[in-house]
Amino acid sequence: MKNKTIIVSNRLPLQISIENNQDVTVSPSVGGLATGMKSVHQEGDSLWIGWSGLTEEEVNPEIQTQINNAAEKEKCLAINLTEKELDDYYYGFSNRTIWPLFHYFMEYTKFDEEQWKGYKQVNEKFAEKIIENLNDGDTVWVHDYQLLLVPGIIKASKPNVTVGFFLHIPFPSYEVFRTLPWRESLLKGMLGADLLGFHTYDYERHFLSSVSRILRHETQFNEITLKNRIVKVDSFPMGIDYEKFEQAALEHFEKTQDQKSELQVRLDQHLDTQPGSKMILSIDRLDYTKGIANRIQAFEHFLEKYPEFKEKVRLIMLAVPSRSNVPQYQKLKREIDELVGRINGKFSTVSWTPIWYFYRSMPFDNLIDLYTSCDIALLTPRRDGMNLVAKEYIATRTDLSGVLILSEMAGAAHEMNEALIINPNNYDQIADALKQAYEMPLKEQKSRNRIIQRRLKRYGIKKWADEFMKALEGTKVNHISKKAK
Ligand code: ADQ
Repeated sequence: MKNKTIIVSNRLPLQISIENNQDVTVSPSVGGLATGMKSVHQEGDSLWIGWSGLTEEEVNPEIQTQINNAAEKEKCLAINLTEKELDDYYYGFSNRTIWPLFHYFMEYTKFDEEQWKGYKQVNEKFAEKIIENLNDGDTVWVHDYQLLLVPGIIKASKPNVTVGFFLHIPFPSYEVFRTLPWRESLLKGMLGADLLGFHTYDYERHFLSSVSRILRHETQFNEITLKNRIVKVDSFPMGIDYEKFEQAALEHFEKTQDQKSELQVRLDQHLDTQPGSKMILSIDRLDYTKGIANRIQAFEHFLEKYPEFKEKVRLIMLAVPSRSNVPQYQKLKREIDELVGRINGKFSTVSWTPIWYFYRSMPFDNLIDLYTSCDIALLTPRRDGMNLVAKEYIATRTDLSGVLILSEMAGAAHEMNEALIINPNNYDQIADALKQAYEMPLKEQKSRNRIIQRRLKRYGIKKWADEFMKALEGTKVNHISKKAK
């Protein structure tokens, strides 16, 4: 039998919805991960396992059959969760324990035994589904912080299966990670993998340090020696589908007046009414790690420190609703509403509103309208595993104009040195960077962006997935040579 690859992530790359309580519609989602995994998933012999996005309470046997059939066509297998599982595993342990702790928000981190039990239970549920579909010699690639225990469960039951794991968020320093009551179980779960991938060398280093100090395993460079095998650890900075963004931007510029979106028409009007003015873009999920409140306050400081820029800039802020069941996210939403209202109230004139704020998800075309229309992108996460928005912004600047201001706390900052790199807590530095960006000569913008674009083109999302899979294949040789000794 031919060996296959099983991809596992919390959510399937499918949008599944039930209409009129009976009709199921399933469409592939177009996110970065789905695109990146295309070469592994669609072009290879593979199966993708993940949560359907539905709860068991919503699904009856007839609907389940429709879902299974539709998912199968996309080479996917859907797992449903009960409402309780969803509360404990997803909204609970994943998003109220691991997410804040791994992003250094200790004050938001909840240590709750019941939620931990739910997390374990759902990780086991995922692992069972994977194991049911596995044969010796197959490869499994598990994604992200919701499934940290899955590699360990698989390895214990199927030692001859090759397991890879990639963490999309930061791995925190040992001093932060050690505060977790379940630190050993999480590390042991991760060490079920033969290859562990992180976005940056720093995350990898933090992980190795926790493994050696908590589990006392021998770690050397990028290898961990266990009793009967070696685990490889490496960094794979995730890229974007560069050509897709570049192409979309080129098509955007070819649009005639009547093909333009309503948003684009509004953006164009802004330039008509405020000639010479510049637009500053900010796009994120509404998440406390993204530093949105800091950004607004730094923008206020900029307008106070450099009042000559009043009526010459506008901050266009898009916040995508996210995890709105978690109290911290509701609180943040209120805080941002208030800050935007206060600043607009303080600085607005008859013809100028300093901040345009959108709280919604937008279709891809509108995202491209924003990327291509804004002269400056201001991204100030307090912590961010990578930050793909920074890369997407640069990819759409087909004429090489534009300035990226990026937080040093984003993984992407390691690959984008030519951007203006700031500390998100230093409002004065952000104000100065905004002034520098506004005044930066076009020639300098072009020379900076040319270098970043070259780099992003070279290491796109497909390359990222292929390199990981190649390294994972390489661990098979590792097993064999270790056994032979
Ligand atoms: P996120 O925290 O979601 O991802 P990010 O890397 O910026 O953050 O990715 C956001 C994605 O959503 C981008 O591809 C962007 O195009 C898209 N998007 C943003 N606004 C949108 C909108 N209004 N409508 C539709 N799409 C929108 C996590 C980690 C990151 C890491 C990624 C990938 O937190 O640090 O970079 O995974 O590993």
